Amino acid sequence: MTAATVTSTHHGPQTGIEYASRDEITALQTERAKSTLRHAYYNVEHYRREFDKLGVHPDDFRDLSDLSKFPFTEKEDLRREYPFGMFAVPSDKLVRIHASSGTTGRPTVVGYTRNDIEIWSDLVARSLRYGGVRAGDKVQVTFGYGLFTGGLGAHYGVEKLGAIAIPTSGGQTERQLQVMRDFQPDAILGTPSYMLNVLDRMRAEGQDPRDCSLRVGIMGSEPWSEGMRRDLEQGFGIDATDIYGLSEVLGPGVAQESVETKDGLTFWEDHFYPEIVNPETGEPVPDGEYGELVISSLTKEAFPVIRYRTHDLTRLLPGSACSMRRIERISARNDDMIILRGVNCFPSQFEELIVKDPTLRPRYQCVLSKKGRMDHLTLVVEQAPGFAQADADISANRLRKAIKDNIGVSVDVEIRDYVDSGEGKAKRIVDNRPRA
Ligand code: DLL
Repeated sequence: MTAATVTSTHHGPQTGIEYASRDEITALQTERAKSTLRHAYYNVEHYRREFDKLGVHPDDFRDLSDLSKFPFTEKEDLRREYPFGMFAVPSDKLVRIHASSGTTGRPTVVGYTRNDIEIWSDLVARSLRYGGVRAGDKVQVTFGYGLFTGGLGAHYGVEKLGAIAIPTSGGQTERQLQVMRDFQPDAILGTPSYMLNVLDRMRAEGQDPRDCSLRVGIMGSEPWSEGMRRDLEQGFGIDATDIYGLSEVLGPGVAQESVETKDGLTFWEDHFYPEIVNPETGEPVPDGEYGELVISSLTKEAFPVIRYRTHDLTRLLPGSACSMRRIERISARNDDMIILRGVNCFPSQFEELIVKDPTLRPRYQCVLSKKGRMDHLTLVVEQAPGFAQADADISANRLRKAIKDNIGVSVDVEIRDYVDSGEGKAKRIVDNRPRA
């Protein structure tokens, strides 16, 4: 089975900045990084203090390699300045405030000027175009609307593209299905785990999801695998591409996969500068090598970020759909790493094995506990519909063995009828270890 073919191309006339020569892109980045460093230094106390501490000044920046002399910014720095301490403009220049969920401690709060919103909308519009959405398409936006950047960020981009936003927001799957039936959207935006929910619900109601009106799906905000893409593309009969972003840096629309190449996400280098660093030493590594993505904003007014540590693991690849570089699909965060008897593993590695088994659904959680003094992992996985309880033991054994053979760790596997991995972003790790 193949996914729907896309007849229009995002290449169009190749006149946009995305097709400029590498020299032009580098020159633009250099000029913009310089002015962002000055803007941050002269308008945000935190940056001035941290630059001074390291003895660096924006005037020391001559070319992009000088950026590594400047300090990193951590989520903790933003938390310490809660709520508005990192804003670089007076409040009369702000038009919007978002915040990331404060699951661990204080949320981080971000602000936007009118110009920031314009650029954000342009980048989301560009992302949607790369993902195969066209002007005039009806686009169902199932990212949550609210303090989360997903819903409103996507929404403004849909409108900017000249497409039609259907702001269903997250949850209320029954209503989402009704809207899909009655409004006949061409595209859907949401988290891949939620899209899988929608797919299952349609099937449970006796509908064939392949009969739906959708042509493309743009999904992100959480890690997902190639296997999950295949399930979603074949399930709905769509092309599904990956969208990346984070609230501290912008929101959705920092990088987007091209529907024509489906080979990783083009990083919008005219507005953000990517570096990959060794997560332990903080040293930049060359393109092509894996490490942690660090992002500096190049045009943001209200909330410039200098060398923000995303904790997302990936690598930089040369441009393919255009001249801007790509990042490989982000399959893990370094703070999601589970260490079992010395073996480092990530939820995405389990997912790769789960999606290969037709008796299982890629809805799962990694539950950590203690067995004696050792950390222990129970992988709780949902059984695919149509399989009996008796099949569950066979599936569990098979998965346990596949994990041992491929990843080299021993885990328990529990197969259940239903696994609730949370609304919005899937929660993959449940840590039940007693606090030390
Ligand atoms: O999730 C922004 C967003 C909304 C992106 C809608 C894409 C679509 P935060 O809530 O701040 O912002 O979470 C950012 O989510 O550092 C990654 O760890 C993860 N993430 C986002 N997109 C992807 C993706 C939004 N495509 C954090 N693949 C990031 C893997 C992703 N992880």
